[in-house]
Amino acid sequence: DQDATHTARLLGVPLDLGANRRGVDMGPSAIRYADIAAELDAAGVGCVDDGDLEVPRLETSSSAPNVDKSDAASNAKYLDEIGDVTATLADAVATTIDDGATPLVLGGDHAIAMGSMFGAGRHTDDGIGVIWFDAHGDYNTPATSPSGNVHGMPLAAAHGRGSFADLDWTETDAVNEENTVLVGIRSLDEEEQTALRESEVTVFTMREIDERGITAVVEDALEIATDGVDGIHVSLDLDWLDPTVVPGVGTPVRGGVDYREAHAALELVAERDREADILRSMDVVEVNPILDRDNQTAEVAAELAASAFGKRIL
Ligand code: EXY
Ligand code: MN
Ligand code: MN
Ligand code: MN
Repeated sequence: DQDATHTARLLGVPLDLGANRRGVDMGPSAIRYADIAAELDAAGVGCVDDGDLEVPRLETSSSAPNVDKSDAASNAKYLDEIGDVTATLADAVATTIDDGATPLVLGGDHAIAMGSMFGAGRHTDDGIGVIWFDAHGDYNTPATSPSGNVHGMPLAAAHGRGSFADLDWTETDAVNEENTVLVGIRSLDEEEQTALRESEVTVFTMREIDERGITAVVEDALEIATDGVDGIHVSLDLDWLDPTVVPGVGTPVRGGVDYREAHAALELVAERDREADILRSMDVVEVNPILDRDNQTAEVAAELAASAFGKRIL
């Protein structure tokens, strides 16, 4: 018998405007096809599928990327469209939490995590912590981004950095910088490094995992993220894992965690949730079925989500 206490509400966000490669818009379908509902069911977690959010599509969008390299503040492709999706998603996530369920947001590119975090932070007294499992820091701003791709910026947006502070759709008060922890990082741009060093964010790179092991690192991450907050948001970018395990990601970086380390990490999240009910919301992002082999990246995504929601072997 599993004693999971959550009702998961699946919400697909087939957005790919934040990424440089097409295909992550098919992520929600692929993760559903990998039978995430059955995985959650096996975890004893009730699962309701709320379908997909309507998102603007590149093919039918009349707008250009709107990127102006000469103006640092507007060096972010499709930022207006992404802002609209973010606001809609934030409302859906906040409503789901108010209804007593736990949003499990299926991406889509990592830009959608802004909506997840803004929604999760609403109606909190002490704000939320964040654990960000990723190869990348996602801590660029329009002014520092080398690519203009918004999926490299969501965490900086959540902290109201740079020009994100001036946008009317950002809600940055509730995502606590000091309760934000990056885990498994191995690719940072130069200005991202500087920003993270000067921030209150805790960064555990792959080096800490190599030296101390995944469980010690994730225990520390949980300690920091949950300290004094109303709950945490867990953001799982599939490129956190090694590309040999998850070929279906758009921005692979060698030297990631293996399958067992990933499971151990998300099982620790579930264990802490059993003790202290800390999991407020989660997203699973950057699955790219075009680059995948036999849907294995989507399967890993479904399995890891189920682990975070309390799936146990015994
Ligand atoms: N740091 C690079 C950029 O900002 O363009 C790459 C970001 C990739 C983001 C991926 C999904 O986590
Ligand atoms: Mn990411
Ligand atoms: Mn990434
Ligand atoms: Mn809980």
